[in-house]
Amino acid sequence: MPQPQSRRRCIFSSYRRRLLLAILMPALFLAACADNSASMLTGRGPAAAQINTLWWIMFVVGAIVYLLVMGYLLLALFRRRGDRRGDDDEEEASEPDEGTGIVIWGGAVIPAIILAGIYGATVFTLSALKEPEIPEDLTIEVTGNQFWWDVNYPELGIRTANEIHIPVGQPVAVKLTSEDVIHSFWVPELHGKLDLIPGQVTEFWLEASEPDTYLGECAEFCGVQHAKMQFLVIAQDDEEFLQWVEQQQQPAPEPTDPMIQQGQQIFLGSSCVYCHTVEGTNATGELGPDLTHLASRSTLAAGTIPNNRGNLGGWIVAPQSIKPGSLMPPTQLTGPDLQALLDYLETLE
Ligand code: HEC
Ligand SMILES: [Cu+2]
Repeated sequence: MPQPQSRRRCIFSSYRRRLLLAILMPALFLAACADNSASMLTGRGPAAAQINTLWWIMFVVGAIVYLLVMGYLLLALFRRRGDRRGDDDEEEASEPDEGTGIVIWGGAVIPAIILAGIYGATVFTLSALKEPEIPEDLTIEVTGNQFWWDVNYPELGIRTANEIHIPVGQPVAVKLTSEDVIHSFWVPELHGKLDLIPGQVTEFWLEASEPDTYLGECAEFCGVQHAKMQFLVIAQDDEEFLQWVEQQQQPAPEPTDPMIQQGQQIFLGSSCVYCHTVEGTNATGELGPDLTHLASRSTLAAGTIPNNRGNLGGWIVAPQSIKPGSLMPPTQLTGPDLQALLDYLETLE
């Protein structure tokens, strides 16, 4: 009978096309991973390395199971077709219990063994992540705010924002909490995620094996600007880290230049002081990031824009067009006043 034959061929060729599509589709998604600047697959600290190993175990086991199941499925599909094409008089030879073994082994016993193994590996990883190999001797308190990070080093008397400096090769304790809603602290290259919960303190630790700048982000949807709630973890060797500590421990310098003094007056006479702190002045607001060492940071508004004079001016005048929904209102200033204010802010190193 020619008709079903040709219909069959048609199905086969479109099936082949679909198979090709099915293979190519994931490749499209994977293309997004090409820039691995903050990929958890490039674990660069002991905690991330543990998570990485677990990820590969799960990936390889998952891939093997997938390939086996798909192979078995294809086998079944082609076998059926062959059977049907063959002599019609031969009855379907399958006995009612022929597949029972496969259902019991493939559907229950083997999955149970694999899942138990993965569960074991997960529990092992979780307990290995609980504490670093050597105890931490530095604590960092991070408080989540819509949409920025307050960073406090209680033992060192340092307060900063959106930028966490750590000594390389040493674990530091991280204590997390939130001022408003739930956020999540995630530095993919260094550790897993941990929630920041209002009224509660969650704890874990960070350690970077190499000096570098690691991107961190909020991993729990927290409002309109959730996507622009990033931070940097900067791992430095001891000398550089101590230098940074010393610099951050200084109060803001008292200006002597008349232009900068004028800028300071504009700052202290504006609404800025209700929301921002500059150590050593009357500005003690806490609704926004501490600005005492603003000029030493590399980004503004939680990783949204690079910290330079143009962006700083734009941010002060129109924060809502840079980060719509952020909790800083625009400030109207004349050109000369803005320039003087910028001169002052640039001295806050
Ligand atoms: C009502 C409170 C409020 C006022 C008033 C205010 N700010 Fe802000 N400011 C914020 C908040 C909140 C942020 C964090 C915004 C974000 O990243 O989502 C911020 C961020 C900033 C930043 C970026 C800091 C960083 O490290 O990312 C600068 C600089 C800044 N403000 C300067 C000023 C100046 C200068 C004034 C006065 C002209 C001012 N702010 C007035 C609340 C305020
Ligand atoms: Cu958040």
